[in-house]
Amino acid sequence: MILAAASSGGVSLPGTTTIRAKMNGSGTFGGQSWVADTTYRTGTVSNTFNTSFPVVLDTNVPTFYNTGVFVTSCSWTFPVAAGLYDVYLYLIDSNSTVGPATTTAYNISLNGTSVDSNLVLKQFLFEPVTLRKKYTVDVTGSSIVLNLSRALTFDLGISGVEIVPAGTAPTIGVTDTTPFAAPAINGTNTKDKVFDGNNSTEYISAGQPNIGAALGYDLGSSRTVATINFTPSPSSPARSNGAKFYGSNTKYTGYTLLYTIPAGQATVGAKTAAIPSDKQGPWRYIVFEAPANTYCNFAELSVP
Ligand SMILES: [Ca+2]
Repeated sequence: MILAAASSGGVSLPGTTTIRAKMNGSGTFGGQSWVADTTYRTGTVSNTFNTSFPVVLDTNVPTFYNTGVFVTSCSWTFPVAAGLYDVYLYLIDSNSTVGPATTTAYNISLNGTSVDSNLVLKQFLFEPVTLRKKYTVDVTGSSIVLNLSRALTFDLGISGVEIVPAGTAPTIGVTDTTPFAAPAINGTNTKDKVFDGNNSTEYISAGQPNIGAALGYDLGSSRTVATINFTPSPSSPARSNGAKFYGSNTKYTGYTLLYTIPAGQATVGAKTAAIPSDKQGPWRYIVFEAPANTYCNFAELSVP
């Protein structure tokens, strides 16, 4: 039996079109051929980035993300047959590896319907952050129109769009690392110093992000977080005044505020943050966010 229609008994069937569009490039990625997104782009981009851009990608992040575009607001129109599709967006916040840490926020619509509003990607201390988002779209017409518009002052990064019949797996994988923060700071005060069990060694960022810089800790699996052990900087403990701990179960999004370090607690030596009973998760990811315009100095972070 050949199903010529896109629906049967009122239930949409998977579409028959496949489109893989690569921003600022084309070629073979993930074993598939990707065409340049300019074939489908109906708006303008603010900028492009490629390997000449000072992106210091996590070694586990696919090189797919090395190229892409930044947009303030832009649309793409993809011609497809009617049916049900999975739309994968390969997003990246890599606005700066030499300047302030950034927070980008995406407003995303598909065929005129908002599918995400103020979706935040926060760059963690100059490490570009990538996120693959999946949206399922029921197409009754002949196209999928994607629009991205920024919700904050920073332009939005995107490396690719993959449109496949619903139920088809995406091509480009994403893997995580532990811990996650900047790959390079000032040579010696690197992120691992926060996790080395030594209260006299600390992390110090290369600059003073005007939005609170952060570093994160992957617990490996979700569990109850009743306390967080931490040690402010031995050289500049007061820089942790007002610093915040967050918890989440997705690496770069959906963080819940767990604890704010009060001024009196930001002193030299090991401390314990007691997490309120209604904030104890379970959580997989814990993030320390320094106050704005500090160097994110921090000596130790652990979750018992
Ligand atoms: Ca340390």
